[in-house]
Amino acid sequence: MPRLLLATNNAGKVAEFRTLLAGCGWETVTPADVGLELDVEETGQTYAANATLKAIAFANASGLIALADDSGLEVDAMDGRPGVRSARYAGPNLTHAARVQAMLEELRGVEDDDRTARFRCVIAIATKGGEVQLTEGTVEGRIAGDPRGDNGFGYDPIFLLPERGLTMAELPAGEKQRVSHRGEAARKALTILEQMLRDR
Ligand code: ITT
Repeated sequence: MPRLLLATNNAGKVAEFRTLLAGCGWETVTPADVGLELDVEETGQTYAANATLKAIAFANASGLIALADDSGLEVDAMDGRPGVRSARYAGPNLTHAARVQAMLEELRGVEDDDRTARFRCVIAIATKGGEVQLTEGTVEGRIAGDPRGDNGFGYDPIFLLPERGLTMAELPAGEKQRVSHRGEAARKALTILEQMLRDR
């Protein structure tokens, strides 16, 4: 089976991609699996630019086709922040839990109806030759008043799906993949990966 490098250092993303891409005809491997340690500086201003930077860097370093994800949380009451800077919101070297607390603090006093937000994900698939294909996905929700749930990662405990009355971290295993920004982008990426297999 051809190998596809999951170009990320985020264990939560790796777990989700392993589920989302299972049975696609590619063997998914992590940077650690191929002995690669690479931290790409995200200098782009958009998800697409950063996903492209990461995918190309990992493809060049490994010689494998690489799939990168750049994603983030856009909060309307924060004028769309933290967006592409979601991994760095409130300062460097914080835990996910500390970033969640900082966001709840920043949104203190904001009414439920004004706490609308969305997760966005752009996937870039890069070949060693430098060709890049992009897909994207989004999911709409609201920032909860308190963290709830243990599944997922990052901001999932405060991302409320209003029609379900549950946070992303409270969804049963597998269900996040069906509704999430990453799930949508990954299903589009599957079409590209299947075409790549046919073109081999
Ligand atoms: P890589 O760049 O190595 O892939 P990263 O965590 O730095 O890992 P990003 O730059 O794309 O990834 O930052 C995205 C951040 O947005 C991530 O760290 C989370 O805080 C948040 N995020 C993205 N997708 C999420 C999800 O499905 N659930 C919760 N938070 C998410």
